[in-house]
Amino acid sequence: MAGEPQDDCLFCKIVAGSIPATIVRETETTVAFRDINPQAPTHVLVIPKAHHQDAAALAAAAPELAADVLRETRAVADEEKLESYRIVFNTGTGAGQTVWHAHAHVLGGRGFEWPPG
Ligand code: IU
Repeated sequence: MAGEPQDDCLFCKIVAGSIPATIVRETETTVAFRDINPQAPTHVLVIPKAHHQDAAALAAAAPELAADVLRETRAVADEEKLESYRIVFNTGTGAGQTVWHAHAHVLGGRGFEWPPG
């Protein structure tokens, strides 16, 4: 069910503390941790604690929680002293989503190209 922890979800396990992550921020509703395979000098993932499979499902089911995630991307960027940065929500296999728990990538500390790869 939307929002409920999933036994087979890696990010639900990070929320529960049953697998390790380098957590940089935590709020009542979100966790932010460093990506294990960073694509930029700063690469932090911001996730809702509740399980939603992707950004589209999160936005539809829990728009206030989606706003919490977005607010936290800003807080991460501030803490990391990023003047400019990229926020990415890969949504769906074709877009490169590999973990089925909604997450925002916060990437910074280098230049970025447009259009993205
Ligand atoms: P994606 O948008 O679903 O492709 O992003 C998933 C990210 O989760 C990806 O950047 C991985 O490096 C990252 N990640 C992680 O930080 N810790 C893990 O244990 C696993 C994946 I598995």
